[in-house]
Amino acid sequence: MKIILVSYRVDRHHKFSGYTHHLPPLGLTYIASVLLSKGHQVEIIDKSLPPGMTEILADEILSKGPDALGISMMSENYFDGIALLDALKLKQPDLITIIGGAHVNGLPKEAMAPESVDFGVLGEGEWVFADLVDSGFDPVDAKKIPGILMKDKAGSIHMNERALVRSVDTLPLPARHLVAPLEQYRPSILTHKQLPATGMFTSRGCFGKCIFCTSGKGKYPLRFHSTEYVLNEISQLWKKFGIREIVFLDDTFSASKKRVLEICNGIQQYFPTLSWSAQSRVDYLDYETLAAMRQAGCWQIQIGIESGSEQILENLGKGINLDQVESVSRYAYELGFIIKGYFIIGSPGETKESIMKTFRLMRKLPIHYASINLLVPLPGTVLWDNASKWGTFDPDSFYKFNYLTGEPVFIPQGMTKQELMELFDKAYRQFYLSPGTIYRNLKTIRSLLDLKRYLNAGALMTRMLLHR
Ligand code: B12
Ligand code: SF4
Repeated sequence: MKIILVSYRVDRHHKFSGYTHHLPPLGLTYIASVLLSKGHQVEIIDKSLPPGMTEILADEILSKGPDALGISMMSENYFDGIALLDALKLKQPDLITIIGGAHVNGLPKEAMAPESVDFGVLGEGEWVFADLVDSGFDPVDAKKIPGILMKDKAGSIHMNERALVRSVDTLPLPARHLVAPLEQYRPSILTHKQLPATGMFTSRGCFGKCIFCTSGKGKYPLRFHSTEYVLNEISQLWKKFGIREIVFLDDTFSASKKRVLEICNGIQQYFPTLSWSAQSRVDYLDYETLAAMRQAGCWQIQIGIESGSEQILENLGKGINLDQVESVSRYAYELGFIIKGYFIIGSPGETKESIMKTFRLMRKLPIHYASINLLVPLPGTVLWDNASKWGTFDPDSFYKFNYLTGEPVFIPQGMTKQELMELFDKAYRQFYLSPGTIYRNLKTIRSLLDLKRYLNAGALMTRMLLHR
C-alpha cells in the first residue's frame, strides 16, 4: 500500500517566524519507520507554503498515487490541514485520510468532524497507524484498534482509549531518510553552535502538571529510552547523516539523573566533539548533573522559569520555586552554559505587579536569552478547560494558537488586552537592553557564529521595538 504522511502549514510570516526551529517532523518519521518495517511504501511531505498553494500541493500529492494519506496537525495549522484534505478528497474521493498530532489529541471529536476526514488517531500513532493499514481500513476491524477515531454510519464519532507506546525502545529509529536532507533543516539561530544539527528524543512524556502544557495532564507518562538506544541513535545521526549537533527535544531531559549521567559518559566517550543542548525542569537539575552535561558537550540549557511570582507559579501548577530557579541558573552560569529561560506573560491571576516581579527576576538571573511568550490556552490542557473562568478567551481562533503573533488570545481577569501587549513588548526591551544581558552575551562571542547569534538576538529585539 502506498502511504503519504504530511506535515503542512501556511506560512503567515509572523513577526518572530525567522527565529524558530526548522526541524523534521519527528512524529511522522517514527510512524513511517514502523510502516516501512511492515513492508509498506511510505513518503513524507513536509511543507510550509505561502497562502494560496493548497491546491497545488494537493495535485503534487495525488501525482504520487497514494492509497492513504496521514496528516499531522497542531492547533495552529489544523484548518490548513483540513483545507488540504478537502482539496484532496474533491479530486480523489476514495483516498483514505487519517489525522493525528497535538490538535487531534487535544480535541479528538471536534477534529474528526469535517467530512474530508476518515480516521484519526488519539495518542501516539506508530502501532495504531500500522494496525489500521493492516486492517485494510475495514471499519469492523479498525474499530477494535486502541487509539482509533472513526465515524460511525450514523455520523457520530467512535473513540477508543488513547494509544501509548509503553516500551519506547521497541520503536525502530525514526525514518529520517524520508525527509529532505537533514542539512536543509536547522534549529533556530539562537539554539545551534554548529551544523548540520537536528532534533532528537531520549524520552517521552512528562510528570509535570503545568496547566498550560499538553504534556501536563498525566496523559503522557514519562518513558525513557535506554542509554544503548540513545547512543545508537546518536551514532546513526553522526555516521549516516553527518550530524554534528543535537537539540534534545525531551520535555524534561534530566528527569532521571542516573540515566543522564550514563548518556553523558557515552557521549563523552564516543562522540567527544558533538555539541548539544537540552531543556529541563529546574527541580531536576543539580550541580553534578549540569557539570556532567557540560563536560559532555552540552553548551545550552533551556529552563522553564515562567514567572517571577511564586503565586503565579502556583497558579500555573509549575511545581517549582524561585530559589530553585536562582540556584540552577547560577550553577549553569558558573559552568559556562548559555542559558535560555522561558517566561510566560498573562497567566491566570496575573497583575501588573506580578509581571513586574517577572521583569525583576529576568534582570536578576545570569541568563543569556529569554523566550517570553503570551499565555496561549491549548486544547487538551487544564488551562483550555478553565480559560473562560480565569479570563477572556476565544476558543475558536485556532490559527492564532502560536507564540509568534504577539497578540494575546487569553486575557486574565483584571487586565486589558492593551496592557498585556504593552507589557509583553516591554518585557523584551527590559531583558535584552539590560546591561547585564548585553555584557553576558558579549562575553560569549568567540566565533563568527557566536557573533551572528548575538546579532540575531539584537535583531529580534529591534523587531519587537519597531513593531508598534
Ligand atoms: C519539536 C516541537 C516543535 C518543533 C516542530 C518540529 C516539527 N517539524 O515537528 C518546532 C519548534 C518547530 C515547534 C513549533 C511549534 N510548536 Co511545537 N512542539 C514540539 C514538541 C516539543 C515535540 C514534538 C514531537 O516531535 N514530539 C515527538 C513525537 C513522537 O510526538 P508527536 O509529534 O506528538 O507525534 C505523535 C502523535 O502526536 C501522533 N501523531 C502525530 N502526527 C500524526 C499524524 C498521523 C496521521 C497520525 C496517525 C498520528 C500522528 O503520533 C506520533 C508518534 O507517536 C511538542 C511537545 C511534545 N512533547 O510533543 C511541541 C508541541 C507539539 N508544539 C506546540 C506548539 C503550540 C507549537 C507552535 C505553535 C509554537 C509556536 N512557535 O508558536 C509551533 C508551531 C509550528 C508549526 N506549525 O510547525 C504544542 C502543540 C499544541 C497544539 N494543540 O497545537 C506542543 C504539544 C507543545 C505544548 N505547548 O504543549 N514545535
Ligand atoms: S514541566 Fe514542561 S513539559 Fe512538563 S508539564 Fe510542565 S511545561 Fe509541560
